[in-house]
Amino acid sequence: IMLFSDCTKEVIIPCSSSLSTDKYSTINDRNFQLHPKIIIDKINERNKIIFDNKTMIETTKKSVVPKWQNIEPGATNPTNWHGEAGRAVVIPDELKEESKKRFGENQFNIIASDLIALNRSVKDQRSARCRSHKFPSDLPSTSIIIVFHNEGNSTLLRTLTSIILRSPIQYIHEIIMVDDASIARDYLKDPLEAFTKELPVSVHILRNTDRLGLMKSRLRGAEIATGDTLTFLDAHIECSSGWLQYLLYEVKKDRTAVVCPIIDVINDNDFSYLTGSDMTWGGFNWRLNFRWYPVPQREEIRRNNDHSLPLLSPTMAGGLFTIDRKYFYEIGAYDPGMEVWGGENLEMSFRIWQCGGKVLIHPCSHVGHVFRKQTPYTFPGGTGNVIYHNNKRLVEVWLDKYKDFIYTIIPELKRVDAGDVSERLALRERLKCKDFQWYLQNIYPESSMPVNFYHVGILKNEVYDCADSLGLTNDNGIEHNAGILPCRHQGVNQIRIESMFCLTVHHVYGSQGANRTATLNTQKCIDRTHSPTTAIYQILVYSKKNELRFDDLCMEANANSAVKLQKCSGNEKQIWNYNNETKQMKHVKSEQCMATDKTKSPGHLILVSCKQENNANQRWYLEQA
Ligand code: LR7
Ligand code: MN
Repeated sequence: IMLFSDCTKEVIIPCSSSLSTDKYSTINDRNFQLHPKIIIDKINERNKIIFDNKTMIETTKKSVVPKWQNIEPGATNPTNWHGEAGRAVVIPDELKEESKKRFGENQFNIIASDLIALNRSVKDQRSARCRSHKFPSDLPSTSIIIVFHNEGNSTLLRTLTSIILRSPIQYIHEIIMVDDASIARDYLKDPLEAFTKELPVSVHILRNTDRLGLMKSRLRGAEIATGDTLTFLDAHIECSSGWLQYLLYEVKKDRTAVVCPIIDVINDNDFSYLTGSDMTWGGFNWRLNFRWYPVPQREEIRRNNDHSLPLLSPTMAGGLFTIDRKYFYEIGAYDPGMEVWGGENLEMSFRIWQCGGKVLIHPCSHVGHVFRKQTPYTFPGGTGNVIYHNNKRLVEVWLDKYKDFIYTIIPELKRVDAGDVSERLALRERLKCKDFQWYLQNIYPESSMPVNFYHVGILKNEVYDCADSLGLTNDNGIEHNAGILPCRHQGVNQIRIESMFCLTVHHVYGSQGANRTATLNTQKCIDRTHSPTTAIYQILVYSKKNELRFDDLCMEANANSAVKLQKCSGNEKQIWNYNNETKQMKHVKSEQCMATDKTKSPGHLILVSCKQENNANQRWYLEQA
């Protein structure tokens, strides 16, 4: 006899005296929950879950209720304090201040996490269609690898608990945890060891004596793994029912498939569990940041609009995926020259695609992840330097002729040292990988990085003003005008001579751009810091599709009106013809020309008749940034 709870009422389910893994998974699939109280009592008393039915029942009898458990279910927490079905926690008043104070420890609300049972239920995220999928009984086994640096206690233990509760454990060969030199968090030492000893799978905990960063830590974990596949997970996740089978099955069918779940969102403040979209895939922007973008129509057609079939994704987020263990090494594992955090997910994505593999997102597999707005830990060497160093390595190895494009967009990369990349280049050679143009054309034609372009740099008006995206995006769907501002070259046109004033090179053009002369004068500095990050707002591309684009935004216009920035769409309102003779930028659809309108602040770009007299305000120069 075992006791189970579906959160509100207790049910008694007869079952045999020992808990075989088989039965265990059947129970999980029906989404029953171990009684939250039992689990929590155990964890708080002795930091362990006991998966033996006799002990479980015993435990209920002699439970010691920790202080925070005195909160009545449903009282201060209408959503149920043990976090029923991934709902939000309501922090009782007496804990609000502390929860704010401690937010910075992990950059998420650890008090909220502590209030939720480690085994809280999460809704089955699968569609009926997903649930109808059948699996062979001989799916490959997996070694789950979790690296962590200064992780929160309850989030880490909930990660482990959710893996055990919602995976068919016969497929979990082992769990390998790598403690990346966490500092002063005692619960990560003996208590964690004790907790993992009680889990019904074998768990290895490796400890780094020095901080290695997440890539080298994962490599360390992978080294001792012996499962058929490797499954990498972050340390603050919650698996939902069925998450693992779909990943394993894709790898079984194709050993070169690297498969990611849909990443659901665990709110960083109230720990509510929010289903991630199955309408987005992984891409990247001009600054080499990983981003989610809408799945294009062509991909929907390829999979017959069946949202229970995996998506072929240009990139992966990096934290959560399954890969065949031997293939992981064949394809080059991780770049051991990368430090701490960042860049490895794009590096791996490009490498997999360019060298013959594929990156998949399986919409039936869902894993929640606590998304943070900031990082809680240090970056030895400085955040910027580390991320630029990692990105420079991937650019140098994988981007071919698009290198210079990136160096124009991210000038900071030029200043950092990439270290020695010869081994990665040799790997690329050995694997006979395709080039980046092939990737852009065949895997990611929707990329904001243009395959071919006439120009990357600034679009400068004759009166020394530059087209400017004003640093805005239309992420929230709100369109905005393209701006025109004084050109902000990367420090070349201004030298600060006093706190507010700069010696400024002022270029003056003769008619049609000939006879450029320069004068020097003192004027107010264009921007306070004059940093490259503001200068990049003026860097655009004139693509061979005749778009004028700032990353994924294109200049778009209607006759006689302001030029707007809109998501690039290929629409003819976004097509421009530059005339090198007259220096005019003609809008093809309206047959009007781009001109500056400085009656507004910041100035606008507008469409006007191309036949104006004295049209300095419609003469443009495509120049280097
Ligand atoms: O020095 C470090 N050592 C570590 O062990 C730094 C980090 N880590 C651990 C850390 O404790 C965590 O478990 O590495 C894991 C990832 O670090 P996070 O959680 O701080 O990073 P993130 O969630 O912001 O990072 C995403 O991008 C990273 C780029 O390097 C990694 O690929 C992460 O695995 C990745 N996470 C995800 O893809 C989950 C979904 C986020 C998105 C989009
Ligand atoms: Mn994370």
